[in-house]
Amino acid sequence: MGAALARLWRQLSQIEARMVMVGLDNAGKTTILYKLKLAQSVSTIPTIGFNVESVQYRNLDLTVWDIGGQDKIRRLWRHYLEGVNAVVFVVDSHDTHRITLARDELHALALEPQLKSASFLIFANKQDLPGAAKADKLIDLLNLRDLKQEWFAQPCVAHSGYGLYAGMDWLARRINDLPRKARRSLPHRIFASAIPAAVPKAP
Ligand SMILES: Nc1nc2c(ncn2[C@@H]2O[C@H](COP(=O)(O)OP(=O)(O)OP(=O)(O)O)[C@@H](O)[C@H]2O)c(=O)[nH]1
Ligand SMILES: [Mg+2]
Repeated sequence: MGAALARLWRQLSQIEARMVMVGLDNAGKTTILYKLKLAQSVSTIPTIGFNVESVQYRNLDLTVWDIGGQDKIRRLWRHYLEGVNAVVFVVDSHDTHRITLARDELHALALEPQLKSASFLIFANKQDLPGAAKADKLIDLLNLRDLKQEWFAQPCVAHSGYGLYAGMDWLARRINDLPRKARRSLPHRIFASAIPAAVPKAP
């Protein structure tokens, strides 16, 4: 009886959410997606189009769309925004020459009406590389304080997993805080895949 009630409670507290992962090409989006899904660092090739995966994180059943960041594909990002609750914007913190371009793409995206209520998690990736901009500097360089939406900047290293779960915890809190009505409108039924409960340590 107790076990059945616990199972029922777990089912009732599950929330489905839809997340897009965007950012310039080579930022590390696909590496992050598969680190979250498989707890492994996979070798990637540039994404021409998108990858879509289901990821379970805490009580969230996430459908994650990882969309290619090359110039021509960036023009297509706005076609993937229907029903999106969370945007993960990945920045290559070492690619300081293209930070201005990343900033412009981020702010253009944030103006899309479909993202009016979305939460923005900014992953400042590749912190392991020498000369990588720190998260507080990126907050200025990306003009994050000008975003109208809720945002959070999290330094990370996709290869090791450092910082990924801290960022995901912020998103989980944001999505759990959504009013029940907004949750009901979440569009997707997805299949869960396990990720480890342990949070990776800094390298
Ligand atoms: N040093 C370092 N390299 C990383 C990190 N994350 C990803 N990379 C490398 O950066 C390169 C690009 O990673 P991807 O995940 O394919 O980048 P992407 O953002 O999906 O790129 P597109 O699909 O072209 O938009 C790969 O060689 C990754 O191994 C990191 O945290 N540190
Ligand atoms: Mg990719």
